[in-house]
Amino acid sequence: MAFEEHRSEIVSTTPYDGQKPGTSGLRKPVNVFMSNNYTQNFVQSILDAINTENDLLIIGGDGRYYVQEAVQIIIKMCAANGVKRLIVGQNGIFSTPAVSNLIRKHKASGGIILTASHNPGGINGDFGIKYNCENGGPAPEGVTNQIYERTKNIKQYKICPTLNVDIANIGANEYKVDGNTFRVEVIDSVADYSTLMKEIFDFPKLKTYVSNPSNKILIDAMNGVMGPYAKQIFIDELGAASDAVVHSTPLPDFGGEHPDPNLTYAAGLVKAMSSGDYVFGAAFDGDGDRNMILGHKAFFVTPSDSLAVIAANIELIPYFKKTGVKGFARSMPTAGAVDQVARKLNKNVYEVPTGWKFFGNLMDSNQLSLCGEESFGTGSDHIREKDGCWAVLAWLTILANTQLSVEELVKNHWKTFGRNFFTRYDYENCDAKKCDEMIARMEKIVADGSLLNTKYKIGNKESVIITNDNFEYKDPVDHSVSSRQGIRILFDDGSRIVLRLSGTGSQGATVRLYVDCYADDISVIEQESSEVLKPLVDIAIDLLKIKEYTGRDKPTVIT
Ligand code: VG1
Ligand code: CO
Repeated sequence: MAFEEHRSEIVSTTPYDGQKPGTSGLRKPVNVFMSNNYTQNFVQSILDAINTENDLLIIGGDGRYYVQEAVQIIIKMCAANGVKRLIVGQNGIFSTPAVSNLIRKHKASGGIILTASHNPGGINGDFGIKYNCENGGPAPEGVTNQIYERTKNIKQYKICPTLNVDIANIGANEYKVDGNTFRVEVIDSVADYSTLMKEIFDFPKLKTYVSNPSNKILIDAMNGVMGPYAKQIFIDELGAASDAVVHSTPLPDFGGEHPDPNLTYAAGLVKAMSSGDYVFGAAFDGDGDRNMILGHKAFFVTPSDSLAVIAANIELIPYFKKTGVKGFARSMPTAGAVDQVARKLNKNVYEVPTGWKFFGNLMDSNQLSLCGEESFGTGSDHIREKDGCWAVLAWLTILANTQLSVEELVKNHWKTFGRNFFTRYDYENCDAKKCDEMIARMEKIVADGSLLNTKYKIGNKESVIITNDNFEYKDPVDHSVSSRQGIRILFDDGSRIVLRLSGTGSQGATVRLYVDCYADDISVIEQESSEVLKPLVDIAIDLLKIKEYTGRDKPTVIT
Protein backbone atom coordinates (compact mmCIF):
# COMPACT_ATOMS: atom_id res chain seq x y z
CA MET A 1 0.00 0.00 0.00
CA ALA A 2 1.33 3.45 -0.91
CA PHE A 3 1.02 5.97 1.88
CA GLU A 4 0.43 9.65 1.39
CA GLU A 5 3.73 11.42 2.08
CA HIS A 6 3.95 14.68 3.99
CA ARG A 7 6.65 17.01 5.27
CA SER A 8 6.54 18.97 8.50
CA GLU A 9 7.32 22.67 8.73
CA ILE A 10 8.60 24.95 11.46
CA VAL A 11 6.58 28.12 12.00
CA SER A 12 7.82 31.13 13.99
CA THR A 13 5.55 32.43 16.72
CA THR A 14 5.54 34.73 19.72
CA PRO A 15 4.22 33.96 23.23
CA TYR A 16 0.77 34.87 24.55
CA ASP A 17 0.25 35.95 28.14
CA GLY A 18 -2.00 33.99 30.43
CA GLN A 19 -1.86 30.49 28.93
CA LYS A 20 -1.93 29.10 32.46
CA PRO A 21 -4.15 26.03 32.91
CA GLY A 22 -6.66 26.48 35.75
CA THR A 23 -8.61 23.94 37.81
CA SER A 24 -9.11 21.84 34.70
CA GLY A 25 -7.25 22.95 31.59
CA LEU A 26 -6.93 26.25 29.75
CA ARG A 27 -10.29 27.96 29.15
CA LYS A 28 -10.79 31.16 27.17
CA PRO A 29 -13.37 32.68 24.84
CA VAL A 30 -13.46 30.95 21.44
CA ASN A 31 -12.16 34.05 19.65
CA VAL A 32 -9.03 33.96 21.80
CA PHE A 33 -8.31 30.36 20.82
CA MET A 34 -8.97 31.29 17.19
CA SER A 35 -6.54 34.17 17.19
CA ASN A 36 -3.29 33.80 15.34
CA ASN A 37 -1.29 30.79 16.65
CA TYR A 38 -2.97 30.85 20.09
CA THR A 39 -4.08 27.20 19.90
CA GLN A 40 -0.84 26.18 18.14
CA ASN A 41 1.30 27.78 20.88
CA PHE A 42 -0.53 25.94 23.63
CA VAL A 43 -0.53 22.59 21.81
CA GLN A 44 3.20 22.87 21.05
CA SER A 45 3.83 23.67 24.72
CA ILE A 46 1.93 20.52 25.72
CA LEU A 47 3.88 18.39 23.23
CA ASP A 48 7.17 19.89 24.42
CA ALA A 49 6.34 19.40 28.10
CA ILE A 50 5.39 15.77 27.68
CA ASN A 51 7.66 13.28 26.02
CA THR A 52 7.28 13.69 22.27
CA GLU A 53 8.46 10.15 21.75
CA ASN A 54 4.81 9.39 22.41
CA ASP A 55 3.51 6.18 21.00
CA LEU A 56 -0.13 7.05 21.28
CA LEU A 57 -2.35 9.99 22.24
CA ILE A 58 -6.15 10.07 22.47
CA ILE A 59 -7.83 13.16 20.95
CA GLY A 60 -11.42 14.34 21.20
CA GLY A 61 -13.80 16.86 22.67
CA ASP A 62 -17.36 17.74 23.58
CA GLY A 63 -18.59 18.90 20.18
CA ARG A 64 -18.55 22.59 20.99
CA TYR A 65 -17.71 25.25 18.41
CA TYR A 66 -14.08 24.97 17.18
CA VAL A 67 -13.58 21.33 18.34
CA GLN A 68 -13.27 19.98 14.79
CA GLU A 69 -10.84 22.71 13.71
CA ALA A 70 -8.76 22.23 16.85
CA VAL A 71 -8.67 18.46 16.31
CA GLN A 72 -7.27 19.00 12.79
CA ILE A 73 -4.61 21.40 14.12
CA ILE A 74 -3.64 18.88 16.81
CA ILE A 75 -3.42 16.03 14.29
CA LYS A 76 -1.14 18.11 12.05
CA MET A 77 1.03 19.12 14.99
CA CYS A 78 1.26 15.63 16.50
CA ALA A 79 2.35 14.33 13.09
CA ALA A 80 5.08 16.97 12.86
CA ASN A 81 6.23 16.39 16.44
CA GLY A 82 6.90 12.70 15.98
CA VAL A 83 3.87 11.23 17.75
CA LYS A 84 3.42 7.79 16.23
CA ARG A 85 -0.28 7.13 16.58
CA LEU A 86 -3.53 8.91 17.44
CA ILE A 87 -6.96 7.62 18.36
CA VAL A 88 -9.57 10.26 17.49
CA GLY A 89 -13.33 10.21 18.16
CA GLN A 90 -15.58 10.27 15.10
CA ASN A 91 -16.21 13.94 14.22
CA GLY A 92 -13.85 14.77 17.07
CA ILE A 93 -16.39 13.66 19.68
CA PHE A 94 -15.40 12.07 22.99
CA SER A 95 -16.77 12.71 26.45
CA THR A 96 -14.14 13.46 29.07
CA PRO A 97 -14.74 10.12 30.86
CA ALA A 98 -14.45 8.32 27.51
CA VAL A 99 -11.00 9.82 26.90
CA SER A 100 -9.88 8.83 30.38
CA ASN A 101 -11.02 5.26 29.70
CA LEU A 102 -9.30 5.08 26.30
CA ILE A 103 -5.99 6.34 27.68
CA ARG A 104 -6.06 3.55 30.26
CA LYS A 105 -7.38 0.86 27.96
CA HIS A 106 -4.73 1.44 25.27
CA LYS A 107 -1.96 2.35 27.72
CA ALA A 108 -1.61 5.62 25.79
CA SER A 109 0.90 8.28 26.76
CA GLY A 110 -1.99 10.66 27.40
CA GLY A 111 -4.82 12.54 25.79
CA ILE A 112 -5.79 16.02 24.68
CA ILE A 113 -9.39 16.93 25.50
CA LEU A 114 -11.10 19.84 23.76
CA THR A 115 -13.68 21.21 26.15
CA ALA A 116 -14.54 24.08 28.45
CA SER A 117 -16.84 21.65 30.28
CA HIS A 118 -19.83 23.46 31.81
CA ASN A 119 -18.92 26.86 30.31
CA PRO A 120 -21.24 27.97 27.47
CA GLY A 121 -20.05 27.35 23.92
CA GLY A 122 -20.66 28.73 20.44
CA ILE A 123 -18.84 31.48 18.61
CA ASN A 124 -19.37 33.82 21.56
CA GLY A 125 -18.77 31.15 24.19
CA ASP A 126 -15.72 29.43 25.62
CA PHE A 127 -13.27 26.87 24.35
CA GLY A 128 -10.76 24.84 26.30
CA ILE A 129 -7.83 22.46 26.00
CA LYS A 130 -6.83 20.02 28.68
CA TYR A 131 -4.03 17.48 28.85
CA ASN A 132 -4.56 14.16 30.63
CA CYS A 133 -1.64 11.94 31.61
CA GLU A 134 -1.01 8.24 31.16
CA ASN A 135 -3.12 7.33 34.21
CA GLY A 136 -6.08 8.88 32.39
CA GLY A 137 -6.38 11.79 34.80
CA PRO A 138 -6.00 15.55 34.40
CA ALA A 139 -2.35 16.59 34.45
CA PRO A 140 -1.21 17.42 37.98
CA GLU A 141 0.14 20.88 38.79
CA GLY A 142 3.74 19.80 38.23
CA VAL A 143 2.92 19.06 34.57
CA THR A 144 0.61 22.04 33.95
CA ASN A 145 3.30 24.34 35.35
CA GLN A 146 5.79 22.91 32.85
CA ILE A 147 3.32 23.52 30.03
CA TYR A 148 2.73 27.07 31.24
CA GLU A 149 6.47 27.81 31.47
CA ARG A 150 6.88 26.77 27.84
CA THR A 151 4.03 29.00 26.69
CA LYS A 152 5.94 31.98 28.06
CA ASN A 153 9.01 31.44 25.88
CA ILE A 154 7.69 29.72 22.80
CA LYS A 155 9.39 30.79 19.56
CA GLN A 156 8.24 28.21 17.06
CA TYR A 157 5.96 25.27 16.53
CA LYS A 158 6.01 22.26 14.23
CA ILE A 159 3.14 21.45 11.94
CA CYS A 160 2.40 19.33 8.91
CA PRO A 161 0.08 21.66 6.96
CA THR A 162 -0.75 19.36 4.06
CA LEU A 163 -2.08 16.52 6.22
CA ASN A 164 -5.89 16.44 6.25
CA VAL A 165 -7.51 13.49 7.97
CA ASP A 166 -11.11 12.52 7.40
CA ILE A 167 -12.46 12.41 10.96
CA ALA A 168 -16.07 12.00 9.85
CA ASN A 169 -15.55 8.35 8.93
CA ILE A 170 -14.50 5.49 11.18
CA GLY A 171 -11.32 3.78 10.04
CA ALA A 172 -7.53 3.63 10.28
CA ASN A 173 -5.44 6.02 8.17
CA GLU A 174 -1.70 5.73 7.68
CA TYR A 175 0.69 8.37 6.35
CA LYS A 176 4.40 8.94 5.96
CA VAL A 177 5.46 12.13 7.69
CA ASP A 178 9.11 13.10 7.22
CA GLY A 179 9.63 9.47 6.24
CA ASN A 180 8.08 8.02 9.44
CA THR A 181 4.80 6.18 9.75
CA PHE A 182 1.98 8.18 11.34
CA ARG A 183 -1.31 6.45 12.06
CA VAL A 184 -4.67 8.03 12.88
CA GLU A 185 -7.51 5.76 13.96
CA VAL A 186 -10.95 7.32 13.90
CA ILE A 187 -13.22 5.31 16.20
CA ASP A 188 -16.82 5.18 17.36
CA SER A 189 -17.15 7.71 20.19
CA VAL A 190 -19.35 5.56 22.42
CA ALA A 191 -18.45 1.86 21.97
CA ASP A 192 -15.50 1.49 24.37
CA TYR A 193 -17.18 3.53 27.06
CA SER A 194 -20.34 1.48 26.87
CA THR A 195 -18.28 -1.73 27.12
CA LEU A 196 -16.64 -0.37 30.27
CA MET A 197 -20.02 0.37 31.86
CA LYS A 198 -21.13 -3.20 31.16
CA GLU A 199 -18.07 -4.49 33.02
CA ILE A 200 -18.89 -2.34 36.05
CA PHE A 201 -22.67 -2.72 36.36
CA ASP A 202 -25.16 -5.55 36.02
CA PHE A 203 -26.86 -4.50 32.75
CA PRO A 204 -29.47 -7.32 32.68
CA LYS A 205 -30.61 -6.33 36.17
CA LEU A 206 -30.63 -2.62 35.24
CA LYS A 207 -32.60 -3.44 32.12
CA THR A 208 -35.33 -5.15 34.11
CA TYR A 209 -35.71 -1.98 36.16
CA VAL A 210 -35.30 0.67 33.45
CA SER A 211 -37.47 -1.04 30.82
CA ASN A 212 -40.36 -1.42 33.26
CA PRO A 213 -42.92 1.19 32.13
CA SER A 214 -43.68 2.10 35.73
CA ASN A 215 -40.05 3.20 36.24
CA LYS A 216 -39.91 5.97 33.64
CA ILE A 217 -36.64 7.89 33.58
CA LEU A 218 -35.71 11.19 31.93
CA ILE A 219 -32.16 12.08 30.94
CA ASP A 220 -31.20 15.60 29.79
CA ALA A 221 -27.99 15.64 27.78
CA MET A 222 -28.14 19.47 27.68
CA ASN A 223 -27.15 19.51 23.97
CA GLY A 224 -23.68 18.42 25.08
CA VAL A 225 -21.52 15.43 24.32
CA MET A 226 -23.61 12.94 26.31
CA GLY A 227 -26.48 12.65 23.84
CA PRO A 228 -25.05 9.73 21.83
CA TYR A 229 -23.78 7.99 24.98
CA ALA A 230 -27.10 8.34 26.80
CA LYS A 231 -29.17 7.21 23.82
CA GLN A 232 -27.09 4.09 23.33
CA ILE A 233 -26.83 3.14 27.00
CA PHE A 234 -30.25 4.08 28.40
CA ILE A 235 -32.48 3.56 25.36
CA ASP A 236 -30.76 0.96 23.16
CA GLU A 237 -29.18 -1.16 25.87
CA LEU A 238 -31.32 -0.67 28.97
CA GLY A 239 -34.66 -0.37 27.22
CA ALA A 240 -35.78 3.07 28.41
CA ALA A 241 -38.56 4.71 26.37
CA SER A 242 -37.47 6.12 23.01
CA ASP A 243 -38.05 9.67 24.28
CA ALA A 244 -36.19 9.15 27.58
CA VAL A 245 -33.17 11.20 26.47
CA VAL A 246 -33.72 14.85 25.58
CA HIS A 247 -31.41 17.47 24.08
CA SER A 248 -29.49 14.52 22.74
CA THR A 249 -27.69 16.01 19.72
CA PRO A 250 -24.34 17.62 20.57
CA LEU A 251 -24.65 21.19 19.32
CA PRO A 252 -21.71 23.57 18.78
CA ASP A 253 -23.40 26.21 20.95
CA PHE A 254 -25.31 23.80 23.24
CA GLY A 255 -28.48 25.37 21.85
CA GLY A 256 -27.49 28.68 23.43
CA GLU A 257 -27.83 27.11 26.89
CA HIS A 258 -25.43 26.82 29.77
CA PRO A 259 -24.51 23.10 29.85
CA ASP A 260 -24.22 22.92 33.63
CA PRO A 261 -26.42 20.37 35.44
CA ASN A 262 -27.84 22.25 38.40
CA LEU A 263 -31.25 23.54 39.42
CA THR A 264 -30.68 26.87 37.65
CA TYR A 265 -29.28 25.80 34.30
CA ALA A 266 -31.14 22.48 34.03
CA ALA A 267 -34.46 24.15 34.84
CA GLY A 268 -36.08 22.39 31.88
CA LEU A 269 -35.43 18.98 33.41
CA VAL A 270 -36.67 20.17 36.80
CA LYS A 271 -39.90 21.35 35.19
CA ALA A 272 -40.42 18.11 33.28
CA MET A 273 -39.74 16.06 36.41
CA SER A 274 -42.20 18.13 38.46
CA SER A 275 -45.03 16.61 36.43
CA GLY A 276 -44.62 13.41 38.42
CA ASP A 277 -44.38 11.19 35.33
CA TYR A 278 -40.86 10.01 36.07
CA VAL A 279 -39.25 8.14 38.96
CA PHE A 280 -35.75 9.32 38.15
CA GLY A 281 -34.12 12.16 36.25
CA ALA A 282 -30.56 13.21 35.50
CA ALA A 283 -28.64 15.85 33.58
CA PHE A 284 -25.02 16.05 32.42
CA ASP A 285 -22.66 18.91 31.59
CA GLY A 286 -21.11 19.73 28.22
CA ASP A 287 -18.31 17.16 28.44
CA GLY A 288 -20.22 14.50 30.39
CA ASP A 289 -18.27 14.38 33.63
CA ARG A 290 -20.88 16.12 35.82
CA ASN A 291 -24.29 14.87 36.83
CA MET A 292 -27.40 16.04 38.65
CA ILE A 293 -29.72 13.45 40.21
CA LEU A 294 -33.45 14.08 40.68
CA GLY A 295 -36.18 11.85 42.06
CA HIS A 296 -39.94 11.69 41.52
CA LYS A 297 -41.47 15.18 41.31
CA ALA A 298 -37.98 16.69 40.97
CA PHE A 299 -36.77 15.72 44.45
CA PHE A 300 -33.23 17.15 44.40
CA VAL A 301 -30.22 15.17 45.61
CA THR A 302 -27.26 17.38 46.53
CA PRO A 303 -23.95 16.15 45.11
CA SER A 304 -22.59 15.72 48.64
CA ASP A 305 -25.56 13.49 49.51
CA SER A 306 -25.36 11.64 46.21
CA LEU A 307 -21.76 10.67 46.99
CA ALA A 308 -22.73 9.56 50.50
CA VAL A 309 -25.72 7.48 49.35
CA ILE A 310 -23.58 5.71 46.75
CA ALA A 311 -20.92 5.11 49.44
CA ALA A 312 -23.48 3.63 51.83
CA ASN A 313 -24.73 1.26 49.11
CA ILE A 314 -21.45 0.62 47.34
CA GLU A 315 -21.61 -3.15 47.80
CA LEU A 316 -24.54 -3.24 45.36
CA ILE A 317 -22.25 -2.26 42.46
CA PRO A 318 -20.68 -5.41 40.98
CA TYR A 319 -17.33 -3.68 40.18
CA PHE A 320 -16.62 -3.11 43.87
CA LYS A 321 -17.28 -6.76 44.67
CA LYS A 322 -14.28 -7.51 42.45
CA THR A 323 -11.99 -4.67 43.53
CA GLY A 324 -13.01 -4.35 47.17
CA VAL A 325 -13.80 -0.97 48.69
CA LYS A 326 -10.71 1.08 49.38
CA GLY A 327 -11.10 4.59 50.80
CA PHE A 328 -13.46 7.44 50.01
CA ALA A 329 -12.61 11.07 49.24
CA ARG A 330 -14.16 14.45 48.60
CA SER A 331 -12.91 17.90 47.72
CA MET A 332 -12.51 20.25 50.66
CA PRO A 333 -15.55 22.47 49.94
CA THR A 334 -17.80 19.41 49.55
CA ALA A 335 -19.98 18.77 52.61
CA GLY A 336 -18.83 15.88 54.76
CA ALA A 337 -21.80 13.52 54.28
CA VAL A 338 -19.47 10.82 52.94
CA ASP A 339 -17.32 11.19 56.07
CA GLN A 340 -20.25 9.96 58.17
CA VAL A 341 -20.54 6.86 55.97
CA ALA A 342 -16.79 6.24 56.06
CA ARG A 343 -16.86 6.32 59.85
CA LYS A 344 -19.58 3.70 59.98
CA LEU A 345 -17.94 1.45 57.37
CA ASN A 346 -14.54 1.97 58.94
CA LYS A 347 -12.97 3.34 55.76
CA ASN A 348 -10.50 6.16 55.26
CA VAL A 349 -11.82 9.41 53.84
CA TYR A 350 -9.49 11.92 52.20
CA GLU A 351 -10.08 15.66 51.82
CA VAL A 352 -8.35 17.13 48.75
CA PRO A 353 -8.38 20.57 47.08
CA THR A 354 -10.92 21.42 44.38
CA GLY A 355 -10.27 19.63 41.08
CA TRP A 356 -10.31 16.00 40.03
CA LYS A 357 -6.55 15.90 39.45
CA PHE A 358 -6.05 15.60 43.20
CA PHE A 359 -7.78 12.20 43.41
CA GLY A 360 -5.48 10.51 40.89
CA ASN A 361 -2.52 9.61 43.11
CA LEU A 362 -4.79 8.13 45.77
CA MET A 363 -6.50 5.96 43.16
CA ASP A 364 -3.23 4.93 41.51
CA SER A 365 -1.91 3.81 44.89
CA ASN A 366 -5.04 1.77 45.67
CA GLN A 367 -6.22 3.95 48.52
CA LEU A 368 -9.37 5.32 46.94
CA SER A 369 -12.46 3.76 45.34
CA LEU A 370 -15.14 6.45 45.35
CA CYS A 371 -15.02 10.22 45.45
CA GLY A 372 -16.89 13.38 44.60
CA GLU A 373 -17.14 17.13 44.54
CA GLU A 374 -19.98 19.47 45.46
CA SER A 375 -19.90 20.80 41.90
CA PHE A 376 -21.94 17.84 40.64
CA GLY A 377 -18.98 15.53 40.18
CA THR A 378 -19.05 11.88 41.24
CA GLY A 379 -16.81 9.02 40.21
CA SER A 380 -14.70 6.05 41.06
CA ASP A 381 -11.35 4.48 40.28
CA HIS A 382 -12.69 2.81 37.12
CA ILE A 383 -11.21 5.86 35.34
CA ARG A 384 -9.43 9.03 36.49
CA GLU A 385 -12.15 11.59 35.76
CA LYS A 386 -15.50 12.21 37.30
CA ASP A 387 -18.15 10.39 35.34
CA GLY A 388 -21.74 11.56 34.95
CA CYS A 389 -23.11 8.45 33.29
CA TRP A 390 -21.39 6.21 35.84
CA ALA A 391 -23.11 8.14 38.64
CA VAL A 392 -26.51 7.69 36.99
CA LEU A 393 -25.93 3.95 36.57
CA ALA A 394 -24.82 3.75 40.21
CA TRP A 395 -28.08 5.39 41.29
CA LEU A 396 -30.18 3.16 39.05
CA THR A 397 -28.39 0.13 40.51
CA ILE A 398 -29.33 1.23 44.02
CA LEU A 399 -32.94 1.91 42.98
CA ALA A 400 -33.22 -1.46 41.22
CA ASN A 401 -31.82 -3.36 44.18
CA THR A 402 -33.65 -1.60 47.01
CA GLN A 403 -36.91 -0.87 45.15
CA LEU A 404 -37.04 2.38 47.15
CA SER A 405 -37.67 5.80 45.62
CA VAL A 406 -34.90 8.40 45.40
CA GLU A 407 -36.58 10.43 48.11
CA GLU A 408 -36.99 7.44 50.44
CA LEU A 409 -33.35 6.50 49.95
CA VAL A 410 -32.10 9.98 50.76
CA LYS A 411 -34.42 10.49 53.73
CA ASN A 412 -33.56 7.08 55.18
CA HIS A 413 -29.92 8.00 54.71
CA TRP A 414 -30.37 11.20 56.72
CA LYS A 415 -32.07 9.25 59.51
CA THR A 416 -29.15 6.82 59.69
CA PHE A 417 -26.24 9.18 59.19
CA GLY A 418 -27.59 12.66 59.92
CA ARG A 419 -27.83 15.34 57.26
CA ASN A 420 -25.22 17.71 55.88
CA PHE A 421 -26.90 20.88 54.66
CA PHE A 422 -24.91 22.57 51.91
CA THR A 423 -25.15 25.58 49.65
CA ARG A 424 -22.82 27.36 47.23
CA TYR A 425 -23.15 31.00 46.17
CA ASP A 426 -21.38 31.95 42.94
CA TYR A 427 -20.68 35.59 42.08
CA GLU A 428 -19.64 35.40 38.44
CA ASN A 429 -17.51 37.81 36.41
CA CYS A 430 -16.58 40.18 39.23
CA ASP A 431 -13.72 42.65 39.29
CA ALA A 432 -10.62 40.46 39.59
CA LYS A 433 -8.55 43.02 41.49
CA LYS A 434 -11.23 43.58 44.11
CA CYS A 435 -11.66 39.82 44.55
CA ASP A 436 -7.94 39.35 45.04
CA GLU A 437 -8.13 42.04 47.71
CA MET A 438 -10.98 40.20 49.40
CA ILE A 439 -8.93 37.00 49.53
CA ALA A 440 -5.84 38.88 50.69
CA ARG A 441 -7.81 40.45 53.53
CA MET A 442 -9.09 37.06 54.65
CA GLU A 443 -5.64 35.50 54.35
CA LYS A 444 -4.39 38.13 56.76
CA ILE A 445 -7.25 37.59 59.16
CA VAL A 446 -6.91 33.82 59.28
CA ALA A 447 -3.15 34.13 59.66
CA ASP A 448 -3.35 36.41 62.68
CA GLY A 449 -5.87 34.13 64.38
CA SER A 450 -8.08 37.00 65.54
CA LEU A 451 -11.24 35.13 64.58
CA LEU A 452 -10.49 32.14 66.78
CA ASN A 453 -12.89 31.63 69.69
CA THR A 454 -15.31 34.21 68.28
CA LYS A 455 -18.85 33.22 69.23
CA TYR A 456 -21.76 33.49 66.81
CA LYS A 457 -25.43 32.94 67.32
CA ILE A 458 -26.39 30.58 64.50
CA GLY A 459 -30.15 30.03 64.59
CA ASN A 460 -30.93 29.32 68.21
CA LYS A 461 -27.57 28.04 69.31
CA GLU A 462 -24.22 29.59 69.92
CA SER A 463 -21.24 28.33 67.93
CA VAL A 464 -17.56 29.09 68.26
CA ILE A 465 -14.90 29.36 65.54
CA ILE A 466 -12.32 26.71 66.34
CA THR A 467 -10.16 26.65 63.18
CA ASN A 468 -9.44 29.09 60.38
CA ASP A 469 -6.84 28.80 57.67
CA ASN A 470 -6.09 28.88 53.99
CA PHE A 471 -6.41 25.21 53.06
CA GLU A 472 -3.13 23.47 52.27
CA TYR A 473 -2.88 19.93 50.96
CA LYS A 474 0.07 17.64 51.09
CA ASP A 475 -0.39 14.77 48.68
CA PRO A 476 0.07 11.60 50.76
CA VAL A 477 1.62 9.79 47.79
CA ASP A 478 4.07 12.16 46.09
CA HIS A 479 4.22 14.65 48.99
CA SER A 480 3.69 17.63 46.69
CA VAL A 481 2.16 20.58 48.51
CA SER A 482 -0.72 22.67 47.15
CA SER A 483 -1.25 25.77 49.24
CA ARG A 484 -3.84 28.58 49.25
CA GLN A 485 -6.68 26.29 48.20
CA GLY A 486 -9.46 28.18 49.99
CA ILE A 487 -10.19 30.17 53.13
CA ARG A 488 -11.83 27.93 55.75
CA ILE A 489 -13.69 29.02 58.85
CA LEU A 490 -14.76 26.06 60.96
CA PHE A 491 -17.11 26.09 63.95
CA ASP A 492 -17.25 23.77 66.94
CA ASP A 493 -20.57 22.25 65.82
CA GLY A 494 -19.15 21.22 62.44
CA SER A 495 -20.51 24.23 60.53
CA ARG A 496 -18.18 25.57 57.86
CA ILE A 497 -17.68 28.66 55.73
CA VAL A 498 -15.35 28.31 52.74
CA LEU A 499 -14.28 30.98 50.26
CA ARG A 500 -12.24 30.58 47.08
CA LEU A 501 -11.93 31.97 43.58
CA SER A 502 -12.89 29.81 40.64
CA GLY A 503 -10.16 28.42 38.41
CA THR A 504 -12.39 27.64 35.44
CA GLY A 505 -13.92 31.01 34.53
CA SER A 506 -12.70 32.75 31.42
CA GLN A 507 -13.51 36.36 32.29
CA GLY A 508 -13.08 38.44 35.44
CA ALA A 509 -13.19 36.57 38.72
CA THR A 510 -15.84 34.20 40.02
CA VAL A 511 -16.20 34.09 43.79
CA ARG A 512 -17.41 30.84 45.32
CA LEU A 513 -18.82 30.89 48.82
CA TYR A 514 -19.59 27.48 50.32
CA VAL A 515 -21.59 27.09 53.51
CA ASP A 516 -22.52 23.85 55.23
CA CYS A 517 -23.65 22.48 58.56
CA TYR A 518 -24.60 19.13 60.05
CA ALA A 519 -27.65 17.99 61.98
CA ASP A 520 -28.83 14.61 63.23
CA ASP A 521 -31.79 15.94 65.16
CA ILE A 522 -34.89 14.39 63.65
CA SER A 523 -36.78 17.68 63.96
CA VAL A 524 -34.19 19.44 61.79
CA ILE A 525 -33.21 16.94 59.11
CA GLU A 526 -36.28 17.36 56.94
CA GLN A 527 -36.34 21.15 57.11
CA GLU A 528 -35.80 23.34 54.05
CA SER A 529 -32.05 23.56 53.40
CA SER A 530 -32.05 27.28 52.58
CA GLU A 531 -33.77 28.09 55.88
CA VAL A 532 -31.44 25.98 57.97
CA LEU A 533 -28.42 27.59 56.33
CA LYS A 534 -29.66 31.18 56.20
CA PRO A 535 -28.16 32.36 59.53
CA LEU A 536 -24.76 30.92 58.59
CA VAL A 537 -24.91 32.38 55.08
CA ASP A 538 -25.67 35.82 56.54
CA ILE A 539 -22.71 35.52 58.88
CA ALA A 540 -20.47 34.50 55.98
CA ILE A 541 -21.49 37.36 53.68
CA ASP A 542 -20.92 39.81 56.49
CA LEU A 543 -17.65 38.37 57.78
CA LEU A 544 -16.09 38.07 54.33
CA LYS A 545 -17.45 41.48 53.23
CA ILE A 546 -18.74 39.89 50.05
CA LYS A 547 -21.09 42.71 49.08
CA GLU A 548 -18.38 45.29 49.58
CA TYR A 549 -15.78 43.51 47.44
CA THR A 550 -18.01 42.11 44.70
CA GLY A 551 -20.39 45.04 44.54
CA ARG A 552 -23.21 42.49 44.30
CA ASP A 553 -26.31 42.23 46.42
CA LYS A 554 -27.06 38.73 45.22
CA PRO A 555 -25.06 35.84 43.80
CA THR A 556 -25.37 34.93 40.11
CA VAL A 557 -26.18 31.30 40.90
CA ILE A 558 -27.11 29.46 44.08
CA THR A 559 -26.70 25.70 44.19
C1 VG1 B 1 -15.07 23.97 39.09
C2 VG1 B 1 -15.59 23.15 40.25
C3 VG1 B 1 -14.66 22.00 40.54
C4 VG1 B 1 -14.48 21.15 39.26
C5 VG1 B 1 -14.03 22.03 38.11
C6 VG1 B 1 -13.98 21.29 36.80
O1 VG1 B 1 -13.81 24.52 39.42
O2 VG1 B 1 -15.76 23.96 41.40
O3 VG1 B 1 -15.17 21.23 41.60
O4 VG1 B 1 -13.55 20.15 39.47
O5 VG1 B 1 -14.93 23.13 37.95
O6 VG1 B 1 -15.24 20.80 36.47
P1 VG1 B 1 -13.62 26.04 39.90
O7 VG1 B 1 -12.16 26.25 40.03
O8 VG1 B 1 -14.28 26.89 38.89
O9 VG1 B 1 -14.35 26.13 41.21
V1 VG1 B 1 -15.73 20.56 34.87
O10 VG1 B 1 -16.98 19.62 34.79
O11 VG1 B 1 -14.57 21.17 34.17
O12 VG1 B 1 -14.59 19.70 34.20
CO1 CO C 1 -17.28 18.90 32.90
